[in-house]
Amino acid sequence: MSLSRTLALIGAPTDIGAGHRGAVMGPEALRVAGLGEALHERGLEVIDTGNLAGPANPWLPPTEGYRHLEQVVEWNRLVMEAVQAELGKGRLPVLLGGDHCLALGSIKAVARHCRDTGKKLRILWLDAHADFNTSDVTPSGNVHGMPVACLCGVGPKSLTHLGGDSPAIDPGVLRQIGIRSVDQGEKRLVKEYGVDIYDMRYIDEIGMKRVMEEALEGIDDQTHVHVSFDVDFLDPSIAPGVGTTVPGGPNYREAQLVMEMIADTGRLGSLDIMELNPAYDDHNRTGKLAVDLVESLFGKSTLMRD
Ligand code: B3U
Ligand code: MN
Ligand code: MN
Repeated sequence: MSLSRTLALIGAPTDIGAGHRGAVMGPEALRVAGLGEALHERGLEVIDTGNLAGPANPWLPPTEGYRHLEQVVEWNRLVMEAVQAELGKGRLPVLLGGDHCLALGSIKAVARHCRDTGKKLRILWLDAHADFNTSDVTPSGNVHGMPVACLCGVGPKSLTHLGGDSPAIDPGVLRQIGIRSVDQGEKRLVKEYGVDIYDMRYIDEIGMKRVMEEALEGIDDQTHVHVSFDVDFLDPSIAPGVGTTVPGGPNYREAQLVMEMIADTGRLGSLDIMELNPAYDDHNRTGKLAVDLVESLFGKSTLMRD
């Protein structure tokens, strides 16, 4: 990680795509946990661009398989434009969610940037969930369970075609890590699309170090690495502050290793920190943990390493 990089924090305070209210408070909780200061201490220039202002959450039941589709589209448009603007200025965008439906807008902008600059994209999707549902198979209608499908061109046109092209990404650029909750119909879809999933069983079997070596394989100096960090990736015993906890996730040491090994590539180009829900947290413990892990993602380590 070159120390001359300027980071742009982009707050997206909404829970528009979630099944529980509260992720609307995520950006502020990350700021209160000291995200900006911690990154500044790593020698990085940090610009907090403030919060995007999108539509309020009407908290309505789903219609035709989607909850709040219109508002989800509007929020994603705002996120896409903000991320695109920061990438255009040569800054490294850090999206502060907000629920994970917003990764659609973020990654749409990143994918376009990679196309325009001739970079190879690698997306590291850290999550308990595959987020590959569609309106036909979703158990909830919540769009935070659908952004990966939409990025691969499967979903409503208003989302798949947001910003122009569909699909935005080839599933081959994805590596999903920490997965332990995939819905019945979703299982068929991830198989059909060939999503590279490192689920908890695989992590248990071969260990996190080898998993990360596999997930990072092929990254070179022409690669833009995007990390989409859904905080529910972490085991709920250390990270209770999310709407949809799933037991059996990575522990503290495993999560640190994930972040450190990504940092070692030196290719991190953009980041989403999503689904932090202070309404379920314990004195911002999960927010502070997220900051701790993000420090490692930006190169903090115990010893000097070559
Ligand atoms: N797969 C379920 C649950 C879920 C997905 N993402 C989150 N929860 N955070 C669904 O509703 O699609
Ligand atoms: Mn997610
Ligand atoms: Mn999740």
